[in-house]
Amino acid sequence: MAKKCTTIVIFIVSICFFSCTRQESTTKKIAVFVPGVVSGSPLYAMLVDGVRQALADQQTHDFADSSPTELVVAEAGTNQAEWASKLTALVAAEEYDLIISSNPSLPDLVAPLTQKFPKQKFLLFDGFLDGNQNVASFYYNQQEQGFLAGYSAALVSQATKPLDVVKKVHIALVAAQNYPVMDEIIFPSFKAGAKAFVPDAQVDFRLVGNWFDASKARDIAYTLYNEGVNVILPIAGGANQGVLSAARDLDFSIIYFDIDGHDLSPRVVASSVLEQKKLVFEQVSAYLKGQLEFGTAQLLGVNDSYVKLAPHNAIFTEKVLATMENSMKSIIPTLKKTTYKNE
Ligand code: RBF
Repeated sequence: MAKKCTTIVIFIVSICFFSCTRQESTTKKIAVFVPGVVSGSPLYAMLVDGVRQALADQQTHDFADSSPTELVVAEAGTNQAEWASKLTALVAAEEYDLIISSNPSLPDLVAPLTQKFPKQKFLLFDGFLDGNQNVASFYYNQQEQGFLAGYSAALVSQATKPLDVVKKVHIALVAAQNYPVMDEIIFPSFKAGAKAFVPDAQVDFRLVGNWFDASKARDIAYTLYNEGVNVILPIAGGANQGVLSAARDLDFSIIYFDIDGHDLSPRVVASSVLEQKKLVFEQVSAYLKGQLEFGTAQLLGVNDSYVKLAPHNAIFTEKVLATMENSMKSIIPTLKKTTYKNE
């Protein structure tokens, strides 16, 4: 309870601090509303980095007007029940020209606020809200992102099974929680990707229950490994650390999601990446130049290079080559049986 109160106080004080110290000028004020915590959450880290990069770029190039833009980053914390009131407090401060956020659940929180506060503009990523003149939104083709992850996971799973083991592909997605994009798009596409490689691939799904419990995620990864899973895709924010830690101890591989995770662990063999930092930089820069289009929702995917597969080449190639080598080993003995006549 004390922790909860402290979090709320910090949140309110940080809003007041920035509100009260602002100067009366043409300076633009931007707030980034983080629905969770930045640490360990790839899309949030890219969101904040992209905004900061756009503001730094504005200073370098001195475009639009020359006054620097003020930035507030407000972390709403992991208690999702508090997000609506925290976002309302941010909007009700009537201090910010633009509020930026990233999450598929944000459109439902933002839509009613645009009725109550018709001057407030929003820029949303990883969320869909079309036809609201106060909102510009961008969302990703996560069907493609999930498919790329599933196909790669199946490929690596088959490649890393020892030769004497029946080479059944058995992979898993460890998710933080159920939500529509996960249940209806990401997991089904992950499964479809794996089955496109091997039709009888077994694709499991496990829930951590939140976005921070690394120790529970680690236990889940251990259990999955004992059940025969040899490739895991974690999508659980800070809890991903638990899956990375289990992979350090056990012999399984990881496919990472959203960012290129190959720096996080040598067990990360490929990542299904969203170019969120680049997109945020571009759209915030457009806003600062007065060129951001409100009232639309844009879908971005593989064709526009905002969804990509980032293989960690050395490991990925090695594992793929292992598959080829294994197949060759079974083909070569059959060749020896063939006799040829020289004519
Ligand atoms: N992703 C994170 O990395 N960290 C989070 O704390 C987080 N919280 C979320 C809360 C909700 C209610 C929803 C719907 C999604 C959340 N995501 C979070 C997931 C994120 O939006 C995205 O779906 C995944 O990162 C896959 O691209």
